Amino acid sequence: MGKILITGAGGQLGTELTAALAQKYGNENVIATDINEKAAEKYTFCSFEVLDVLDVDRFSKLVEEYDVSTVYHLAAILSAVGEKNPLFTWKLNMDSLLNVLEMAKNGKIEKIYWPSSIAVFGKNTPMDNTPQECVMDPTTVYGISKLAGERWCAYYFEKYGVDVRSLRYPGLIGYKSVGGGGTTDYAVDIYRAAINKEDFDCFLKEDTYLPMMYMPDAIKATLQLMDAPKEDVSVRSSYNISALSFSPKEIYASLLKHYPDFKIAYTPDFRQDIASTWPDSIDDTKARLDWNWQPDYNLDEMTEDILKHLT
Ligand code: AKB
Repeated sequence: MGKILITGAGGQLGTELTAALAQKYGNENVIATDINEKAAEKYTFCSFEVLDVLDVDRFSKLVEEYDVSTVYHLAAILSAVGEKNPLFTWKLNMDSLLNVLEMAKNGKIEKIYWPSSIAVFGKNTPMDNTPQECVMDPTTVYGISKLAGERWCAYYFEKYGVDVRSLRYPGLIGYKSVGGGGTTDYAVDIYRAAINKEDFDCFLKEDTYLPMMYMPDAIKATLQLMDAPKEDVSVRSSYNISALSFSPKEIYASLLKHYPDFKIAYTPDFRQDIASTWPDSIDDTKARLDWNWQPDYNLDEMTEDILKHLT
């Protein structure tokens, strides 16, 4: 087996996935990359290279130099930040994915992981228990790029046999790094506020339900999907995947059990408009049937685990 290269390794997901991949496959088999050279500080245990994913030549040179066979292409601009620069978000998210797919089509790499998101859904999507296949009319440029990306993944699989696999992540909640400019980031920030004994100003309304997932579950799902035998992977666009569904009021209640004096205020901003178009909960039957997906953490278990590690 060749080596594994991760793009966007300095980000929220990249930080934890790179560590998990290094643990599973050996530090010497993992190459972390990020556009931000400061990310190097996290990667004392494996190789690190600065990489702008739009730099096609450098990307393919690294793939050759390190004998890479699998790329986890995580680099992307997320929903909230993406709205500030829609055309560049489209360019970065789409061109970089097409570049990776082309490398696989041309035989330079064997396998790709690429994350999609619940942002592919939109106003006319059924909100409760959102099915794998349904109306998808995303309103953010991030969501549009993820939906188009899903179609490209299915296209490269069907036309060229490219082994590309993907999950539609809900909001990911971890404690090892901060969020990356998403609409679900409040659920990451709220823990640090409670621990630091600060009041929390939430940018979503108290009753806004969103699908969420604790990072260890997200890592588990990703590794499980990538380990699944080819013939078991029946979805080549991106799998619905589900663990938790809660509102700001409910995560606040979960934290109140540990910090009874913790205070929250609600000041919804433009991110509320984005959240209002996303599902409340997700039907992930396909993932459960195809590769035995099952999450481990509920809301209170996640809260306890995060507090155990951060306090
Ligand atoms: C975001 O909020 O943009 C991301 C996502 C759900 O993809 N966390």
